Amino acid sequence: MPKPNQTLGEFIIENQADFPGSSGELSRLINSIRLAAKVVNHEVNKAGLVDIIGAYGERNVQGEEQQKLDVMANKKFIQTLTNREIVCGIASEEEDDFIRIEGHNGDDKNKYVLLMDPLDGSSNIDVNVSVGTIFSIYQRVTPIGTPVQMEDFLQPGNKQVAAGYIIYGTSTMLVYTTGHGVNGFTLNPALGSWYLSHPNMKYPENGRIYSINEGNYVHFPQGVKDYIKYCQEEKDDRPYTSRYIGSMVSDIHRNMIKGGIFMYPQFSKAPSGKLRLLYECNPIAFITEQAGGKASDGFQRILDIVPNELHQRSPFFCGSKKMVEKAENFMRKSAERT
Ligand code: P6P
Repeated sequence: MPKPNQTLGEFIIENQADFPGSSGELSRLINSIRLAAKVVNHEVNKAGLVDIIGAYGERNVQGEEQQKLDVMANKKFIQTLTNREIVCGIASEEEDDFIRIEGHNGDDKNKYVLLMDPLDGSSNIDVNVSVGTIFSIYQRVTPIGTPVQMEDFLQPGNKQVAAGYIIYGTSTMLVYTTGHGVNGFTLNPALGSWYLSHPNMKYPENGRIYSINEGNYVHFPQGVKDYIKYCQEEKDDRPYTSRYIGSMVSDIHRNMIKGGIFMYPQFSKAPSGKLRLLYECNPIAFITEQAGGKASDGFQRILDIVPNELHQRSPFFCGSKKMVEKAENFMRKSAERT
């Protein structure tokens, strides 16, 4: 049972049993992530003071301009997770292909693969808006040696053993699940320790906040347009409040605490949506379901989608269960009419 103000280290030790079959590697993996997060937090918080803001001058596999902090965060997490005999491979939004992590324990038994968006919302870096790191962890499927993309990385989200995000905001928080609920830890930067500040996080079943980039309204599918109009109608507990930060981790985190729905649908400019299935939608969907919420592509459960490409995108409807169900109803009705 989580104890308020427990440190992350104490929490991991007390909940070792959560990681079945792990002889401490998953605990060490979470420990490594929290170490890298502290370093990235330090860099993100001082970004305004040193010449680290701004474009790195290269483009990532998504064709998006890489911000220097993106590159730094990517490197830091990869460095921290290497030589710890835990992961056999890492996939990242910032890397075209997955990175092989060699084991040094002879028969190379590193049991896990990690997929991450090292700095989500990076387009907000220069304007001092919260950004985040998102990670997703699976047990490898192939027995030992070099992981195989198809078997080890392209697993459906329902096979995740852990997932989490770090939000570098007014305070820095690590929120994660290992399939036994969701817990949030806040960093005390003076001590460098993480404290259990949000034990057993739960989405309110309903909410009054909807998050979507309404600038794309004219391009949205009719079902999304219908749901937005429903949110804006003067009826019952509506109109709802529109809140969109443009940094998914921040929008999701707020909605999980206050109740709400986040949507990034498919539309003409983003025919499969914008968000990446493996290292954005899946980990957030795992956390959302563990917190009693719901996550789909408008029609099917995100965690049941079988991936076929490392950087594939998916439409994303995520948040309070009743709000997502209502949005899905509008999507279904519209699909039936076409
Ligand atoms: P748009 C940030 O680049 C991101 O991947 C998510 O964090 C965010 O929700 C979304 O894109 C914002 O995209 O098209 O609304 O600017």
